[in-house]
Amino acid sequence: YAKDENGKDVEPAIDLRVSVEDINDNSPVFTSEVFVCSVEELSATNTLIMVLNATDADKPNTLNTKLAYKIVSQEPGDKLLFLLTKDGEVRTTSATLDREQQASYSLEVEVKDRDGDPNGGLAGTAKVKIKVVDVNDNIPVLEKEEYSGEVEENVEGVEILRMKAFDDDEEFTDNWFANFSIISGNEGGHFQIITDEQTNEGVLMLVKVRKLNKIC
Ligand SMILES: [Ca+2]
Ligand SMILES: [Ca+2]
Ligand SMILES: [Ca+2]
Ligand SMILES: [Ca+2]
Repeated sequence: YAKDENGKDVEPAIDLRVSVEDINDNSPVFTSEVFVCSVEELSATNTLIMVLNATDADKPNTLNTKLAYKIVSQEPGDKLLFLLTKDGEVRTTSATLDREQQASYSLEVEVKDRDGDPNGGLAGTAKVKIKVVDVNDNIPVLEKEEYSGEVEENVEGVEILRMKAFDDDEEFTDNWFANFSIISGNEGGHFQIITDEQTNEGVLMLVKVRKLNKIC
């Protein structure tokens, strides 16, 4: 605007506003490079495992910050067992997760602005590590159907025999430890079975001496 020689305004100031148009110059960034989460084996289809999050520094509430999520790959990848919704929810696609077959998975995921536009938009990536948590879905099996052992007379507190239990559930957890008990034949209380927690063996013990040589 103009001023006269005394520095006085001769015409009113014109307000010039320049609005800066946002351009999509910021890629979305996941809030973590690696997300770690877990889900129980045999969980129902569509179980929510976790929600991923990302930020984008462009103008809020525009296409430049409208984010869409997707899975790029799964390891091991024979069959996609997880899905990632557009809003970042990681869910199961079937009820067949089996810890005894595969105890963990790794996903590579992508977030893209402009609502995931396949012909444009900027992307960020991250990894999702999913641990499959054990449930007790295997019954213990004994090595043999029949066991026999012998013990000398007049000794007590001795081990008679060991029975090894096999269980496919997670080792050294309650789902794996076998709990042995005597159903019948121990009316005299001579025997006891304890579990060896290192080997998962049932140890049959003679705890009370049977009076074998009765005096007539
Ligand atoms: Ca952006
Ligand atoms: Ca299983
Ligand atoms: Ca078990
Ligand atoms: Ca299991």
